[in-house]
Amino acid sequence: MDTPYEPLKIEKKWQEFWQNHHTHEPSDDFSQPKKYILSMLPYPSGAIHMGHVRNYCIGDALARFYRKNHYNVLHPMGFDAFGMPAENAAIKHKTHPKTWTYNNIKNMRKELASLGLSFASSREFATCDPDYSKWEQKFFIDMWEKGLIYRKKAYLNWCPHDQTVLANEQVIDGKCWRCDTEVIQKEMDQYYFKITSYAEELLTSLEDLEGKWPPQVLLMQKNWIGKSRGLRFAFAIDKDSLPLLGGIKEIEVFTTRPDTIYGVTYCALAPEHPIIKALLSANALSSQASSAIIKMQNTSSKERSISQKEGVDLGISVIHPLTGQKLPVWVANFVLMDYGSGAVMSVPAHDERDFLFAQKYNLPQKEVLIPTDPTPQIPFSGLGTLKNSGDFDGLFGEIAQEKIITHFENARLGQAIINYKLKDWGISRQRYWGTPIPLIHCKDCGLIPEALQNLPICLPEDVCIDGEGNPLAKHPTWKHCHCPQCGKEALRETDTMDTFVESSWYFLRYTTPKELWEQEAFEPKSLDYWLDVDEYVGGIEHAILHLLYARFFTKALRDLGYTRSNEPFSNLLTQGMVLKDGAKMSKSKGNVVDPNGIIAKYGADTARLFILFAAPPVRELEWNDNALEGAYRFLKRLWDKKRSITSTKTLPNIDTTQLDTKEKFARKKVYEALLKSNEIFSKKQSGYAFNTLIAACMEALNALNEQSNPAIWTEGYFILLHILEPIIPHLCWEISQMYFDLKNFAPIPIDPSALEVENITLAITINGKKRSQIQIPKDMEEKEVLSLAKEAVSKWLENTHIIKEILIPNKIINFVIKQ
Ligand code: ANZ
Ligand code: ZN
Repeated sequence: MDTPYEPLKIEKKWQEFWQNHHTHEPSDDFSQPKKYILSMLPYPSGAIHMGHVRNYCIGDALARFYRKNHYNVLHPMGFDAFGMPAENAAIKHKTHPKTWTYNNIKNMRKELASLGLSFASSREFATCDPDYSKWEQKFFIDMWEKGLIYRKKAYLNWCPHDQTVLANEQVIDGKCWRCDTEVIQKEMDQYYFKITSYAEELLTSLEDLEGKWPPQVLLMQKNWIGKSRGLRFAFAIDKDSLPLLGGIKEIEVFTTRPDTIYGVTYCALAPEHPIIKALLSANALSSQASSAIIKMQNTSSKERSISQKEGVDLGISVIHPLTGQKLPVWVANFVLMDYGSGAVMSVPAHDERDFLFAQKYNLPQKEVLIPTDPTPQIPFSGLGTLKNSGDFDGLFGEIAQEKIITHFENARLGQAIINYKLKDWGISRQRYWGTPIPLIHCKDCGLIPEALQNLPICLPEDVCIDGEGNPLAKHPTWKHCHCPQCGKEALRETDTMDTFVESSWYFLRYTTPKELWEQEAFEPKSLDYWLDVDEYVGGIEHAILHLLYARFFTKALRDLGYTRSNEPFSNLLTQGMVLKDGAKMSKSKGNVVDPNGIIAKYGADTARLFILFAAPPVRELEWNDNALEGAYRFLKRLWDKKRSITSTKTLPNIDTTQLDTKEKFARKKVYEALLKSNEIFSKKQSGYAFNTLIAACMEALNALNEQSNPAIWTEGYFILLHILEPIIPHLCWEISQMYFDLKNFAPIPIDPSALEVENITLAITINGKKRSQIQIPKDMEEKEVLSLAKEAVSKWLENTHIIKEILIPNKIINFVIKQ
């Protein structure tokens, strides 16, 4: 059958076939072994990009491999559909966020389908679907009642002109992205998930993920959680300063360096520290000082962290707890209110930031450490032997720290504490396109959850989204409701949730068949069977936030009795970026390659083959048009070679005693590729180096081509289809339907005798210079060796005369040529 390779035709046919036959749906026979293969769900921006293509081709190859090997596979896909871009589009193009989002989903679903991805489409959802919101709101209420969510004041970016809260990305050089007004920090009530109460477990269970998650992701999470041990103590306020402070008597600080305590020369506070409020209300600060402090307060903490060190002398003093010395108190822009206690003991002689600050404002320095290094940097911030430190002189580093902590504890001056950098997760957003927070403000009953039978609380459809204020708060009727407790008129919370909340539990939802989605969040027996996710594939940019929140949610839902998993993702694969001309593809750089164009021109199989062949999944992938053409040529060749096989329902019987060296060699290459396939797919350690597997298949096809035994061709070809099905499914299904009448790709046993043939590597030189090498079976006939060798170096032989051919059997072949 000499039909030409027409990828678009066969791809469409199989995509429809798979959809109509529910080929990729998971089975509810839970006695089978399972694999849950998950790729990160996309935000429905409107079109897929090469990053998606890479992500989903990797996941799809794994899913197809396991399905073929008789696992029950769950390989779902959904859409992370709430978020700001939909609202921005509404402002810009006057569309409704919902219309925009669902239209985008429709288009992206079509684009994903054109890649032939084997998703369980019956489990697809968008996180803005009401029955998804319903359960998210239920979890919110459960967590609220358990004390895992609380409300507190926090500073937010606020545009005074648009009367709206701005996300960090909407603040450009301290100004509002829409109207250029100077952004200020406004204190507002916000809801927080108490992720910090899981800090220790989130840290210790990272150990269970070692060897299963990329080490750099584990390290990033560890640093983000940022556990440190130190001393907490308080400086007493000097008696002369007390009258100004409205009852505040001390300043609590946290230090990880108690060994430097004798080197403290001043105390520094965050601009939001309560003492400053007290001083401002007592009118104790000059107008210059107070306006400088207000300016600091109006700068976001992100900006403060990159700007110059700034400070203001508060004119009050505290007493050093060990020396009794009076120390000045300053405000410093680098002290954060939400870490430790919002105040620090400052040691300019041994801390970089304190040093710069002290230099700028002429504050004294006191050295208390003798460095071990003869030429220490200034300030010296390492560990050393104590001096100028009273009874502690002569003690070294950690020992001094322990002794000083013990001294503070015994004298009841302070205590050892563990601190975490991890902060509680603020989830309030003053925006429309998000999951409404299911709480109600009642004048009499306070803040109480919506009644469960009223869930989901849906967004109103008739809204005005113009970038000014919160559309939900502005809506004339939506927020008016009745208190579920006393029945009186009450007001709905108008904040919506951070979209990271939706992506923190979506992987649990897929486990449960859609028919049950209204009734329950997850079906317990399905959850038990499918969890944990066996391989989670996605971008490294999610190393911290998403992956940490998902871990937190899994643990919180476990403690609420929903799941029994401790960790959601037992393996994680972070794929490298797709680059073009050395840079990440982006619209602004104009180096974007559109996947749809590639698929329309070459077909999905070419796109899939290229993307998995160009680099191992964890590495960056440089776009290369020639390699893309090369992938297409390989598929055409594979397609055309089907003429060398004979139709068969079962694999041909081969009398292996009757084979010549080329036939043996071809069989060996084929079985080597099969062996490699099993290795690459099942051994996580290899990082799923599909590129090497594809290379092995290409070699095998070359070897098959060197012989003409139809039985060897048929067996080899069939095995190659079997290996390549996870990578180029359409072509493989088409040819196996045409020739093999095999309904599925059942596992093929390895024939060990095929692998016994000995191979050698033969170097090829031209005029003594090495040009190439080939792999051939040992003791191959000279005539055949020569023809293979000539083919391998054909480009150097073009337009030349071969004067001499020298073959040293099983070692080297040299051609002497003349131009
Ligand atoms: C005195 C000292 C001397 C410090 C020294 C360090 C070096 P990690 O290790 O990251 O937990 N600190 C405490 N609270 C702070 C806040 N709210 N904002 C900014 N900095 C704060 O950091 C702990 C150290 O960070 C603490 O130890 C404190 O400075 C500072 F040679 O105390 B240290
Ligand atoms: Zn009430």
